[in-house]
Amino acid sequence: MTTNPQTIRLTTAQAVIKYLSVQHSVTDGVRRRLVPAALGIFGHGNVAGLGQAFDEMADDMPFIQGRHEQYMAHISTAFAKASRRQAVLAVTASIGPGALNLVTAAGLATVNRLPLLLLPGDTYATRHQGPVLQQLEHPTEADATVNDAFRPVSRFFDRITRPEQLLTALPQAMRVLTSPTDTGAVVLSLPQDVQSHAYDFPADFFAPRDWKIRRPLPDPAEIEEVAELIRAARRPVIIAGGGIHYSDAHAALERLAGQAGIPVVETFGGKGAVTKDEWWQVGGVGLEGNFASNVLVKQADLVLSVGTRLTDFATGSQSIFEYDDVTFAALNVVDADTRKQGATGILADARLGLEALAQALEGHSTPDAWQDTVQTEKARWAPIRTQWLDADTPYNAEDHPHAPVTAAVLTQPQLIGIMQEHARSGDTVIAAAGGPPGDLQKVWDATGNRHCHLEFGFSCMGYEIAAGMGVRLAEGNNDNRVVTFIGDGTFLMAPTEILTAAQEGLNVTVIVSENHGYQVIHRLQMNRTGKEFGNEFRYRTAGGSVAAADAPKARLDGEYLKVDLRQIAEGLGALAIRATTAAEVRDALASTRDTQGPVVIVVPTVPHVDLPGGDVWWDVAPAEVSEQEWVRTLRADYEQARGRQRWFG
Ligand SMILES: Cc1ncc(C[n+]2csc(CCOP(=O)(O)OP(=O)(O)O)c2C)c(N)n1
Ligand SMILES: [Mg+2]
Repeated sequence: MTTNPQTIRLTTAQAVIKYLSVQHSVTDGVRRRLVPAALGIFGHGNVAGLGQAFDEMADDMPFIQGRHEQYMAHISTAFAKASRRQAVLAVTASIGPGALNLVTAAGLATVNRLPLLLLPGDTYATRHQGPVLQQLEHPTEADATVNDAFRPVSRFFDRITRPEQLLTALPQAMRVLTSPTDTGAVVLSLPQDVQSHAYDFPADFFAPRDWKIRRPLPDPAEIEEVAELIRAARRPVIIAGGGIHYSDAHAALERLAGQAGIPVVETFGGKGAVTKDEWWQVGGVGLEGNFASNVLVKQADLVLSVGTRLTDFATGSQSIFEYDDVTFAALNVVDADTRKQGATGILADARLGLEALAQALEGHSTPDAWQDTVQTEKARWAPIRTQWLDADTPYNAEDHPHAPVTAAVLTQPQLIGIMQEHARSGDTVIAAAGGPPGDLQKVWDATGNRHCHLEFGFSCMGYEIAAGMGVRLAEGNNDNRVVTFIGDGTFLMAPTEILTAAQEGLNVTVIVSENHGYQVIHRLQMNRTGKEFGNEFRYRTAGGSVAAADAPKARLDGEYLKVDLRQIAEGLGALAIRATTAAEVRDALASTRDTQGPVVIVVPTVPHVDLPGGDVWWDVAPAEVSEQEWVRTLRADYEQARGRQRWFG
């Protein structure tokens, strides 16, 4: 006979918040709150349920009010990334549009394998009231709601139609959040009526609970197999991914690379995996990588990828591995990633796997010839990089006849050069879309803990400003500067959370490279269609309206749009500066380093002046048929280049 357990009567919403406030993650013995705070925007779908619960439990679960659901969720995702997946911020939204605004952010988190906890409202479970405001009312699938759109972009989805379902749903949600293999967006969809329904929950359910973030041990046989491949290799390369950061495997990676003399190149997610400036630290690889990294990978006879999914940007759409007999090894905590490229796999935590490999390879070193090649290629790239980043030698328009004349004095690479000068150990620079992430991947020196937080799994415009806030929330307002680097298109898409940064007193700097357009796509377009269309920010000409009779002739080919980004930023509560010359940018960065709250520095940059490409191909296909004869040429070039694409399995 069991006695009646002690119970506590709470609403569904109260139970969710009470439960979340006592969950902890444990990593290497360090225990911390798993969900230390929440963000939200209320509507009728969550104000009476979750809104009431947040208010009643505000001391245990601090609440941040945001401006747009998607960007609130990006704040949370960046918080999780900066916390090395050991903590998340919950995000709540109302039903219908509020909930759907979270879907993009769920996709971003899931693709990047970052934990994100979403608590959207959902339409009534009881249905007494008929279709409610913002309900989908699907004609043939009566139980479908807009929240079903979360399913493909989440790693865990549950619709809580009765309070007691929380007893199984919440522990599963915590498991997924803290699982290195399964993590991603976790969605607890909470019908608006159910949020307010009460239940007698077992009191024990709310006892503090720890979720250990596991480090799966490598199988010694798998370690030996890969160690043997490394011993036999003449030109091995390590491709380091985001898993190095999440597993805190930097020291283990450095030990293996240094001891065995293996060059390390980094994916976008793995940028900064090597924290030391050593001869075997080569930097970004792939389409937006630097020459040195790419030349080495092209020649490699063994590629060991660690903690990476190997997307097309890293592999050059499977064209970068040029050596005929190249072989692959992969160390990953996710089974599927250990088997890509037909690799010899190690299924394990990155740190433990690298430590075991270093131990197995004690006394082994790569041939001198390969070490010489690494240093030669690095030495060839270094002066090119320095020249492009040099902001003190004025940009010469004659070198770039295709660049339009604007008010800009600096090129984007020169702006990055100044940012690099100002970056101190502990600072973080953030980018996700447009030219900035590729440029940083190519030239940012992230050694010495000058962190480079790149979101390139989803490369989502609008992540960046929110991400600066998430990183800042993870760090607290310390002396390090968090700098978000974006284009003008990205600023215009999502400046709204600057106001939230002002509201919360978050010290973040946003640097906007104003180049009058979606210029990174313009560049791609010129390569694959040969003609500008719809990417530059220009007024419509010839008729002035698409509705006019001569609409077909009305194109976006007038003057550049007049827009005052600085004023928008100021209006949102930032200390906003427009800086045009190198001296002005330096001064703006130096004088705002300790500024409280958000800072926005708008810097005009010369359009169409880009860092040299990494000499890696990308599979983006020009039209197979076209009346435009230059497109036929581009297509023929593409078909020829496609011959470099290889299959590994
Ligand atoms: C949400 C979203 N929409 C569209 C894209 C496709 N896209 C990638 S970069 C880019 C242009 C970004 O423009 P801007 O921020 O001005 O940077 P620039 O390309 O000029 O460096 C676009 C539209 C994207 N990555 N994310
Ligand atoms: Mg732009």
